[in-house]
Amino acid sequence: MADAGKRRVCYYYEPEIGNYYYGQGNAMKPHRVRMTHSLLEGYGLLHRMRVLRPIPASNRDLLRFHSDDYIAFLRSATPDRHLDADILRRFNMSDDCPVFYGLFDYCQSYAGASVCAARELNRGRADIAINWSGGLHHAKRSEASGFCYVNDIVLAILKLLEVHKIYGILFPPLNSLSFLFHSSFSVPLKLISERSIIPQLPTAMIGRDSLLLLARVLYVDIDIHHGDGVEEAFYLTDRVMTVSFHKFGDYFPGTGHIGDIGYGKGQHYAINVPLDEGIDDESYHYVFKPIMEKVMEAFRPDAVVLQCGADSLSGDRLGCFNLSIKGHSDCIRYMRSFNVPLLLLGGGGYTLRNVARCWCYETGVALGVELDDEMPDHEYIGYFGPEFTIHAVPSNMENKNSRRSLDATKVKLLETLSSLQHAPSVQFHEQPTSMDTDQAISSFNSSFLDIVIWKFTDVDPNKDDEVCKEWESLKNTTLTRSELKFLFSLPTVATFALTFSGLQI
Ligand code: V1D
Ligand code: CA
Repeated sequence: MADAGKRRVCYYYEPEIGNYYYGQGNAMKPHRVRMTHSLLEGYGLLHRMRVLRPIPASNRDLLRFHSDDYIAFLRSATPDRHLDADILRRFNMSDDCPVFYGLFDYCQSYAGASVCAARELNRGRADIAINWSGGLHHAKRSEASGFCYVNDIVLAILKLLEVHKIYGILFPPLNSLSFLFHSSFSVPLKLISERSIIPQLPTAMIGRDSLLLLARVLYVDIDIHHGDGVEEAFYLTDRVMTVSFHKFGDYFPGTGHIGDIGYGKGQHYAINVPLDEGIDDESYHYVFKPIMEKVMEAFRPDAVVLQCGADSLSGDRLGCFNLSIKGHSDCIRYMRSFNVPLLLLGGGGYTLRNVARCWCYETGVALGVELDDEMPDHEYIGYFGPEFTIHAVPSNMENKNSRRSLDATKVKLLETLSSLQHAPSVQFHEQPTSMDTDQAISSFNSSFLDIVIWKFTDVDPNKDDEVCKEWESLKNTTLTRSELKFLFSLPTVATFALTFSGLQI
C-alpha cells in the first residue's frame, strides 16, 4: 500500500515561532518547532519543498469558530495588565494555558499557518501541506485548554469544507446554480455542550437536474491525548469525520470513550480509539491500519487532516506510549498512500529532541525521501547526543494493551464503520440521483432557512431590471420554505452562494 512516489509539498514556517514562551515550568515549548526547522535545513529538505511564511489569522478567520468575547480577550490580555480572576476562569486561562507575552500574535501565527495550508490544498497547488506549529486540538469556542488557545484545526477544516463539487446544471443552458449552505440548528445543543458546536452541515443539495456535493474532510489525531476540541466542533455533522487514537482512563482531557460516536446527522462520524499505556508500534498498527483503511473506504474524504502530536512517542515527558519514530511516521506514510490532499499538523510533544526528530523524519516521509540515520550538523545538534541519530530506541516498558482488548476495540469500530457504509447517506455520495424541487426542499430539516445571499456573478445590481431588483431584495433575508421553492422555480437563476446562520462555508 505505502508508496514513495513524489508529492508536491508546501511547508509553513514562521521564524518568530520559537521565541514564544509559555513560562517557566510549562511543558509546551514552541522552540521545538524551530529545532525541527533547523534539522530540516541540516538534512537539506527545505530545498525539496515550497517554504512559505504564514499570513497571521485575521479576526474574521478566528471568528469562524471562536466567540467574539474570547477573541477580544486573547487580543487584549498581557501578563502585566491586571486580569480579572472571573474572566480568567471563564476562558479557562490556567497554569496549562497562561497569559504570556505575545500570546495573541502566537495564536494568529499558528492558526494563520493552518488556514494558509488548507487554502493551498484547496487551490490544488500542493498535495501535502505542513504546519508543525499547529494541531492545537483542545481549544474550544470560548475556552483555552491543554496548552491550546485557538483551534487552528477547526479553522483549517472549515477552510477545506469550502470546496464543493457540482454535478449537473440546474437551469441550463445559460445559468448554473452554485451554492454553499448549512442548515440551522435542529438538535438541542444543550445535549452536547453549550460551547463549541458548529451547526449541522448537510452533505448534498439536490435540484431538478443537479446534485451539489459538499466536500467531506477526515480528521485523524495520533496525539496521545483525545482530540476533544475538534470532535466537539463537528459532533453533529456528517461532513467531517473525526478519528482520535488516545490514552483513555485517568488521563487528560478525560473524553474519548469508544461509545462517543457523534450525534444526530453526525452519528457514527466521530470515532474514538481508546488505548492503554505502553502501546508499541506493532500493537498500534494492529488497530490503526485496518480502522483507517475502513474509514477511507466508507467515508471517501476529499481531504485528510492529520494531527501528528509527538507525545505518543516513547519517552515523552507527558506521554506514556512506546511508539518509535518509525511507528509514528508509519501513520503518516499510511495516510499519504491514499493520495488524497493531506494537511499535516503538529500537536503535543514534550521531549524536545524527539519532537524535532519525529517531525523532521515525517517531513521526509511526506516528500518520499528516506533520511540517513546519522544526523547532520546543525544549530541544535547539541540536543541530540550522545547518539546524534534521527531514530531513537523505544523503551522496554510493559505494553498494557492485550491482544484481546485491541481485538475488541477493532471489531467494535469496524462493525460501526460497516454499518456506515451501508447507510443511505453514503450510497447517496456514490450514486447521484435527481429529485424534484419539492422533495429537495422538504429534505431540509429546519422550518425556515436563514439565508444570506452573499455573492452574485450573473446579476448586475445597478441594472434597472425587475429580476435584478428581485435578487437584490433577497439579500440578507430570512426565507421560508415556500419562498425558497419560489427561488428554485425561477426560469433563470444567477450564480450565487448562500450562507445559513451567518457561517460562510
Ligand atoms: F506537565 C505539566 C507541566 C507543567 C504544567 C502542566 C503540565 C501538565 C501535564 N499534563 N498538564 C497536563 C494536562 N493538564 C491537566 C490539568 C489538571 N487539570 C485541571 C487540567 O491535567 C494538560 C495536557 C495537555 C496536552 C496537550 C496536547 O499534548 O494534547 C496538545 N496537543 O496539541 C497541543 C497540545
Ligand atoms: Ca489523539
